[in-house]
Amino acid sequence: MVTKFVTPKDGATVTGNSLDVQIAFSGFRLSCAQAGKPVVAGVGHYHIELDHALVNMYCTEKATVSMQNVAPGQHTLTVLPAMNNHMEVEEGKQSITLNYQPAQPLPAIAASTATKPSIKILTPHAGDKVSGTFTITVAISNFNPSCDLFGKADLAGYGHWHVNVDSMSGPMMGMGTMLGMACSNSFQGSTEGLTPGTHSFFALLVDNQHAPLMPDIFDKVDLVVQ
Ligand SMILES: [Cu+2]
Repeated sequence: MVTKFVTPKDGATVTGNSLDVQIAFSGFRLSCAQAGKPVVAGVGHYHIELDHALVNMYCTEKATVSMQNVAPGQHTLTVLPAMNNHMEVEEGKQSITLNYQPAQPLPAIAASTATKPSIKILTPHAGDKVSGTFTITVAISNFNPSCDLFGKADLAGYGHWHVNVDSMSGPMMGMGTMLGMACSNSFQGSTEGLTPGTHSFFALLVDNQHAPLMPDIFDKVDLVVQ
């Protein structure tokens, strides 16, 4: 499994506040539907890291990285192939250096003073049947979900949420069973790769660095996968 940058080029100067990335990949098929599911040879997705901190997982050739809360100057952007369980294939990665010189710098986002964050799954309901793609909706309070802050320095009161299946613990901060991440009130999941029967789906609050809040703040719903 190999991934490389098509754009930007190594050494490029970035002046915009979001960075469009295009990658090339070989040796596997891209599937976000399979993410967080058992490893399948020849299937995976890729991760992008900014300064060696995970931004997100992707499964199309084009991705966008926000420069929110990124300081001007030299930064390292890395693309890494990942298996369904998010294990990265180090031999297949590529790193480039970028020089961020914002033409119109974004105002930095600062920590919030909100306390007692919470997340609650609104739909589907316990016992609902799901097959193929399905939507999980949540209500979040006292917390500021932000995709622009994916992989950036942690900020109190900011982060996003992960959806996990059957477990939210384990290696890589529990990401082995992560279907994906979200920063709105909904997430599109897929039952692809799951055995039919009852599975637990977790929605958990995490910080910008993808670590679950401590203590865990999550909700869980048991659904029947068909
Ligand atoms: Cu995350």
